[in-house]
Amino acid sequence: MFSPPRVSQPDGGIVSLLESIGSPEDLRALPRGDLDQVATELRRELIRVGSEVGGHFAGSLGVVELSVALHYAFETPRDRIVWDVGHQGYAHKLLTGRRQGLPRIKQADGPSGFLRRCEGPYDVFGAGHAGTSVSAMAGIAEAQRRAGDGARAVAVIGDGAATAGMSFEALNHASTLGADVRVVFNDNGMSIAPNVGGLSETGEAKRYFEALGWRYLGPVDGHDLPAVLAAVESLRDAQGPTVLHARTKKGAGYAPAEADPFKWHATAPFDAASGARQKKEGGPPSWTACFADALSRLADRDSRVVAITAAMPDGTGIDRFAARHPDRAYDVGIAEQHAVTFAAGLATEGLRPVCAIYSSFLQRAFDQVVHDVALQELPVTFALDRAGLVGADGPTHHGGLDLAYLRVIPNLVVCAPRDENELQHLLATGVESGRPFAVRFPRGAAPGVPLDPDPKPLPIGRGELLREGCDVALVGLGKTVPASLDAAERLAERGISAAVVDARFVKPLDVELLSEVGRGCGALVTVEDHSLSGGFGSAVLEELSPRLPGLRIERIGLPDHFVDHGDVNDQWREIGLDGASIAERALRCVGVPAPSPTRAVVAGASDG
Ligand SMILES: Cc1ncc(C[n+]2csc(CCOP(=O)(O)OP(=O)(O)O)c2C)c(N)n1
Ligand SMILES: [Mg+2]
Repeated sequence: MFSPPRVSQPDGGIVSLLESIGSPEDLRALPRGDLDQVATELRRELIRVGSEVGGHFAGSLGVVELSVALHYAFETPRDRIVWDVGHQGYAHKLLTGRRQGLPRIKQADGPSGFLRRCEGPYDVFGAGHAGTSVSAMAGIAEAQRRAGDGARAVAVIGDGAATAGMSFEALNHASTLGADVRVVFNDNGMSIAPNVGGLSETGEAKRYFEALGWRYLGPVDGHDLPAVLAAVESLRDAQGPTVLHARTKKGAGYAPAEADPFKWHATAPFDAASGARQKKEGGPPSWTACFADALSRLADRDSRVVAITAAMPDGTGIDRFAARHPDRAYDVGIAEQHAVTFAAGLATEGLRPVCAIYSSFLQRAFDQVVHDVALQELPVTFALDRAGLVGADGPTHHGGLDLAYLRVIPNLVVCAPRDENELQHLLATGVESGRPFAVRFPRGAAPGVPLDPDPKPLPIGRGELLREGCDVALVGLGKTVPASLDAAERLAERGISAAVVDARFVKPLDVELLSEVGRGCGALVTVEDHSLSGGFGSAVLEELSPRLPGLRIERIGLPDHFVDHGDVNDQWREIGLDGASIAERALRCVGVPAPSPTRAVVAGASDG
């Protein structure tokens, strides 16, 4: 058997094994006795790259041995490994030809932080949202059964992702398919935060899986490589629905991450020796923190207010709320659908639940918003964090569809604040309105404006004219309002007078204000950090074009394709959401020709 040469490093380590692995086939060519060394090198590389560029971290460290064993025992890519979520896929990436790219992970020219089919044959199913792996694996295994080609499929699902309703649905159905469905249950007791729910509390995994019709193998110590490999080989050779329970430690092999896996789920760059994180620069607080503080203040004065998160206490700021109101916060697990209907149930009994869910994760609870909240006119407030483009996490996590999927729902109020002061007032508006209500706000730092002492309700369906103007009206929503004000300044320098409106509400829209400003200017540009299809600009068009047929309306927003991962400011520039681009678009809209540098370049270039 081919055995690549080893090179000793000054620190006594050996790096050559990993370097010799261009694909899992190279891994499978190694003797079993070398696999511990591969695992050591993988871990060292994960820590090195993680310390340099950050990213999802502890999950991948926890599945190093599993990743090695799976690619060693299964004949990938002919056999299919379906990872749930994909945040734990960094070791898998290292073993499948993406070692060179890993230091650019999540950057525009690097691999995704999750899994994408376009990255090669080993990412057999795209991921980013939790709870999809067993369904996808079941579909693959069933197709393989029909093809009769002997290829295999295995899902790798964490105990957190297993709390998603879809996982139960898939386990319940897949065991009856007659296909050789296989699951590795990667149980580390953690979701992002400590895992929640009956299954995690009772630890009755064996009975759970068996009750759903699965043969149960394990539990195996997920860091004992020979044991894991033997167990994975049994799983590979099993027939019928079989689950292997692996007990793992999130952050395994890196002491700071083992000690605090919650903090190390995802990380900024850090000093590998000490585990010290790079300090965030000072500056305004995040939208998330502002939301949590505003909600806490509302709860101080209104005992009906309770908060719900679906496994994102940190990401949504509900942990911050819970620090002040410990018995009024619920983490329901990765269960967005349940979160919404649970909130609806609370609301029927007189509470005022606030459901804090990322825009992209609420996508999967659409019907619950329609059927359980809006149709019954229940007073649930949805706080949609991470609305708009999120940057490095990419298309699975961009929140670019919420206005489109929410504004079609009768009874629902939909709005977005331009700053944290408006956020606190809109939250108060939602909670006190007694109506189904959704407020969206973006990832990142809030503008940093001073806060009024008390959150107070605003009139529903009323926008605000922030700047008078007579040539063109710029109509922003949420984060695009400051960009529109910036554009107006730039236009003023070019002699164009631009009005700026903070629309604030998408539903109901302030038709009166928009008509008035539109009539006065004759041209109107909507600016949204959201898909143009069905979004805010569409709502404006629908309302204004029949009323003001002569009004010229232009819309700036996300194009009709999924925007890749990358730096969010670059993304904004490319799409034309920054002040300079908005100004250029407004100039074209009012018929002012583009500035002349193009002509100069052309002249300079034509030398004969
Ligand atoms: C639908 C959805 N909700 C929330 C998330 C955010 N999220 C990413 S990973 C994760 C925890 C996953 O826990 P687990 O499956 O146990 O994996 P571990 O990190 O423990 O390896 C969560 C909540 C998501 N990706 N998708
Ligand atoms: Mg887990």
